[in-house]
Amino acid sequence: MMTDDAPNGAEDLTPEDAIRFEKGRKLFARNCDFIAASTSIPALPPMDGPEVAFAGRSNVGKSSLINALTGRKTLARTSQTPGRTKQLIFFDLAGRIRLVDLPGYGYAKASKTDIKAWTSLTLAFLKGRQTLMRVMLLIDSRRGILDVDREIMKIFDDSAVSWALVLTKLDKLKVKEQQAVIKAAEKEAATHVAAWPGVFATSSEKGLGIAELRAHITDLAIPE
Ligand SMILES: Nc1nc2c(ncn2[C@@H]2O[C@H](COP(=O)(O)OP(=O)(O)OP(=O)(O)O)[C@@H](O)[C@H]2O)c(=O)[nH]1
Ligand SMILES: [Mg+2]
Repeated sequence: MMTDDAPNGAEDLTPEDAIRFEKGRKLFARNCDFIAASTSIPALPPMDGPEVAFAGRSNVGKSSLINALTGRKTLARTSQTPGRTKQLIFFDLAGRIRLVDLPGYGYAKASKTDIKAWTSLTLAFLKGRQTLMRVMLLIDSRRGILDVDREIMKIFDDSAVSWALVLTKLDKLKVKEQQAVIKAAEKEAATHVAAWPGVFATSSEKGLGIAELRAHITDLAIPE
């Protein structure tokens, strides 16, 4: 799997993937605009076109990943403090797909309460959103998949949400450690029917895996 954004990685691509990556690059170079920040179901923007949401534990790097994908440092608000994103934040990418930054789950000790709070609004969104094409489930590569993540996977599976695993902060690991965590995540993804069989290995800081993820999301967008 291609995990490098560097131009010299291009020779590893099949001709089909080279086209997909180029389409992804072009789409994500277009305008990305804030649409809405919702704290309740009635406040959600009307369903209008395909959406991809970013889920994961607090501080896993959801907002940073949206910024890396769109090439904007400050589009989605990031923070050292877990629990930064409290609303469902919708961004429109060139009128072709929407990116949804979800609140994080499972920080601090009160993870059960936290999941409950997370689920009330987010669960309603996940279950009732026909325009939601895929949820990218982010996992901090230093921690790997935790039980709290598995609870979320179960929610996705039970709600028939199509989801894919994204490992974040790969830059914090040595190459050997990266390979081990990728392998473990691939193994786990393979046990879920609703999960994309691959794993996206990323670093928002270093641009790792970003081109590949752009291509994946572009495949779900309204064609040009
Ligand atoms: N080294 C490194 N740090 C990262 C990366 N991505 C995010 N971070 C850092 O992780 C912290 C949390 O990032 P956010 O993007 O705010 O995380 P989030 O998942 O949106 O957090 P909540 O909104 O609180 O749920 C910030 O200090 C980021 O700078 C990465 O790829 N590499
Ligand atoms: Mg955030």
